[in-house]
Amino acid sequence: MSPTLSERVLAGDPRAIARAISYIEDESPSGAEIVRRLFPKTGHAYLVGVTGPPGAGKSTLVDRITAQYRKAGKTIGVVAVDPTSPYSGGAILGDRVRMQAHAGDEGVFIRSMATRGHLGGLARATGEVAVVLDAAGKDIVIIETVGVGQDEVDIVRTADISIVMIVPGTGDEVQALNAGIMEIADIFVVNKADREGADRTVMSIQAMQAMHTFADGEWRPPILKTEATSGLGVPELLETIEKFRQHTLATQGSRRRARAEWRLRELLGHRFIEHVEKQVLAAGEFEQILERIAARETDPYSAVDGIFARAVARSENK
Ligand SMILES: Nc1nc2c(ncn2[C@@H]2O[C@H](COP(=O)(O)OP(=O)(O)OP(=O)(O)O)[C@@H](O)[C@H]2O)c(=O)[nH]1
Ligand SMILES: [Mg+2]
Repeated sequence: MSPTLSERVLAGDPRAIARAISYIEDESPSGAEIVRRLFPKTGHAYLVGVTGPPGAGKSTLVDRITAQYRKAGKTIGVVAVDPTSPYSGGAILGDRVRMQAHAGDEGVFIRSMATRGHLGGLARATGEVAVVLDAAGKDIVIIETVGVGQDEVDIVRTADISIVMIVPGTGDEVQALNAGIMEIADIFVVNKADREGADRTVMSIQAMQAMHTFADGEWRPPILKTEATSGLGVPELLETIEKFRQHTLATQGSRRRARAEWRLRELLGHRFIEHVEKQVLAAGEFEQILERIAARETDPYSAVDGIFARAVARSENK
């Protein structure tokens, strides 16, 4: 009997990993099935989130990090998400080039997520891809996202450590980062340190940090300077990631538990809405309800009460 897809993923077969990820992207039932099978085999990988504005040098830095970890004998999986660009062709093309840099190295797997315009399920899909790469035995799984909004914050929240990248610029780049992104940073990286103004950028992050009181023993997110194109500062970044990992060993469990809770609630909500749309409401009814709300003939609260009651009644009659 030939091995199943999940068995091949567990053996680290790159083609099987690619196939499994495609199923997840397509939201096909095979995707859900594979995640179900692989999930019990996860928990080995350390999940590193890298986020920052478009063009910050995320991909270049992730490439450097990957190479550095490879030198240390670690295996790497990378998921790059580009939710801002409706034409992810460019990003994917770029990642093909990146893939070639590691071609023939089975210790590296890089994949871009095509988002097809819908943001909602992106964080979920990213989490599921991380499950696949983790189960495939990768030591480090890097999740690269353009940091702009809540979706990206949610994606990064699925990681064990969040690296927030900033580039020197006009001076208001730090303010431009929304509060959510500031909150999730475990390490700040000021990339393009070869550019004018890098130290000013470091200082403005320090100024923002000064507004926060850190408790005794609380991790104060370090601010590192890197030059991703040359690799300057990358060894220090890896050392800092390791320091953070050591610092949070005791709390990693609760972080992963929070992640599990978030995922459980997210999945449950998703499944319930899907059930309502497919099984409870008649075709076109959702739109009719929307129109009635718009016309102030009903309100969203009563509408939800009504739908919820019908969903429950329906399952009780089964
Ligand atoms: N001068 C300088 N340029 C850099 C540095 N790091 C990256 N770049 C350049 O910045 C550009 C964008 O780099 P990417 O790695 O594609 O940036 P990204 O954040 O992945 O971009 P998106 O995925 O499109 O958001 C490229 O031309 C890089 O060569 C750096 O440290 N210094
Ligand atoms: Mg990129």
